[in-house]
Amino acid sequence: MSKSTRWLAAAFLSAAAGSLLLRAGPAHAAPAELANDTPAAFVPKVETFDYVKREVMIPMRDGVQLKTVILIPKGAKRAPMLLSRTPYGATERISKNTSAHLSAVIGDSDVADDAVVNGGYIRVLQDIRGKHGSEGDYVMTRPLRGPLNPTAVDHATDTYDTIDWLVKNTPESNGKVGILGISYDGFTSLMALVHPHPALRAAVPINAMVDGWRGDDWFHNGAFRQDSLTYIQEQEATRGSDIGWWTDHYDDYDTWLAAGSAGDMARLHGLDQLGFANKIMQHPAYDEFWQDQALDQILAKQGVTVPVMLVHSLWDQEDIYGNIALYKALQAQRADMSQVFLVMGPWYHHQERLDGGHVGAIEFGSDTAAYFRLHLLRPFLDHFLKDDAPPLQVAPVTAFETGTNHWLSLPTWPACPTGCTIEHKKLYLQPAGGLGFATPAGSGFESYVSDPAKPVPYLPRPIHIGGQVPGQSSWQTWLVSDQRDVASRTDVLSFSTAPLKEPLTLSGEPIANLIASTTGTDGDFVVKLIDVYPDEVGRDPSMGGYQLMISTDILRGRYRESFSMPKAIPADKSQVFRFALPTVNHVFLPGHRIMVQVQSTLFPIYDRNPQTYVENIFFAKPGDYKKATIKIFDGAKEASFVELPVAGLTARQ
Ligand code: PG9
Repeated sequence: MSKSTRWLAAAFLSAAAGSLLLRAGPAHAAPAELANDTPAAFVPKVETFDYVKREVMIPMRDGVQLKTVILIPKGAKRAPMLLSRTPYGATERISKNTSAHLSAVIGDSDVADDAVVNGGYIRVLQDIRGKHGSEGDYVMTRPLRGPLNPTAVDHATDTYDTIDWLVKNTPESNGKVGILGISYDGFTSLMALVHPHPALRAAVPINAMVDGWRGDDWFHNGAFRQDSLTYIQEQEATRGSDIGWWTDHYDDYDTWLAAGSAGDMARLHGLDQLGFANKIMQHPAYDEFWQDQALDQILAKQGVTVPVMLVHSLWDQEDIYGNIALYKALQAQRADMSQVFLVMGPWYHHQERLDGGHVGAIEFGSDTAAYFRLHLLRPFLDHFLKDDAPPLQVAPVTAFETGTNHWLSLPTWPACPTGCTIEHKKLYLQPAGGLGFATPAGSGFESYVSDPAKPVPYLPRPIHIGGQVPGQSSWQTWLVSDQRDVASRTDVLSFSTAPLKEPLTLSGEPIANLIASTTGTDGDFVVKLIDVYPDEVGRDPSMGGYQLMISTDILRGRYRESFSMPKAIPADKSQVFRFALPTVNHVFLPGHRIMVQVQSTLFPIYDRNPQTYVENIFFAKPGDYKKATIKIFDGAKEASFVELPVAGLTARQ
């Protein structure tokens, strides 16, 4: 370019720039044009995917639409459908893994992974009403239509309407639907059994929440499980569950102790704005509010017509009561059990979908969860849902025996292998920390001072109950945590047998029967049935002397005579405190000892009993919390014991 042409070009450019500047001036501006990088609607290219995903809004009978994600293996024909109904976000569950492969999308977030991926099932996930992408109002574990629910809809009708829509609008399906899910999704699976849709052919409620007062998420025998508050906040504060719990101490033991009563904690967090938090605080006893929604009783009364596999975890830290209670209730009603299957595994809550090789330090020698998914769940689903219906080889009850670590196939529960009988034997607490089947002599008691200002921690401190400190929650495995830490506290009594010479097998529900007194007028009783490992364990030295809880529970003393009518405890007068412990299927091996521990607090998992009778513990004042001296009687006349379901030894040899 010559000098003159360069000048001309510069003049042209500066004129152009000037005109641009003029055009950009504020007075006569037309908006600048810069195309949006984002199209009005992006169409993902999914031709290479091995599945088709449909997101639909399914209308319910009241006009409310529920968001539903349908995952269909590509090329599926006459495929059965597996439905889960969840408050935890249908899209959120699968959007963690974005992949062209269904197996990767599902991952280990889904207990049905094997059936879906290798069995050609269509997977359907739905947000329940009021949560995430669904319309409508949210009500915690919405009760069935009736006195507690005056509307025209509940989970039974919503499942019915959903299945009705699915079978009419999914041409790839064979018109058969199974429902399954863990915990809350186990609860919705059970709700599907109330007046079920004819296309519902199988149900697998896993660790289902059945009775929130007796022994599942909210209370155990009247003692309040404080972590419920964190759950209720997350679940009810917003549709999207996006306001997390906050803490104000590093150690949750301090957080909860500083707050006062569980009610004080609820108010501190503003939870009195949430419907269910208020209902909990208004219904501390087992009144009609709880009785009328106890699903075990409801289903036992109406009977179960759909084949159902109830799946129970032996160390379930959240819903250890529900499925076993339902099985028992069905038996008690003499319901037809031919369609009812029970599986008991050595798991924590929802471990069925994960690695089942161990819980905490307790090893099982194989992946018991994979065994469940491949050899129990999948054959059950295939039998009842596939067109070719392969024969079913699964026993009515499949129970993992802990201690010996193997699966048993049984005709019913409780039961032990052929020829063996179960005898209920009293294991007596004995003076000086003894424990044995012989009736104790003399009269006596052991005592401790229970101080609500220094409750017994349920885990070694610092405690991170909800996993706020990443990687530091022991919540899932706390039921197998070593109890030695607390055994040396002066407010924990330990009673122990000598090392066993023969194996001792327990199949069923132990029952705690304490004769106790307190200087207070209310109080809690925690009973722990423990397998104490030998002092030294050659192949695994760290297990030497390990104190493994195989069953534990709590009773709020005011409910000792009636769960619905609380009553103060007369001070210094011995009383019977009798309550069932969670079911066990365990062998104490030779060289191991049986131990029973008794204490009055288990904190902060359970709220503290003020030990002074107040009408409603959610409103207890700081001054109500008082030390009390507890006596546990262990003499001949007033003998405390734990009744054990002992499976006869002879048949085992
Ligand atoms: N245990 C949880 C829950 C179930 C039902 C009600 C409230 C909580 C759960 O894991 O879903």
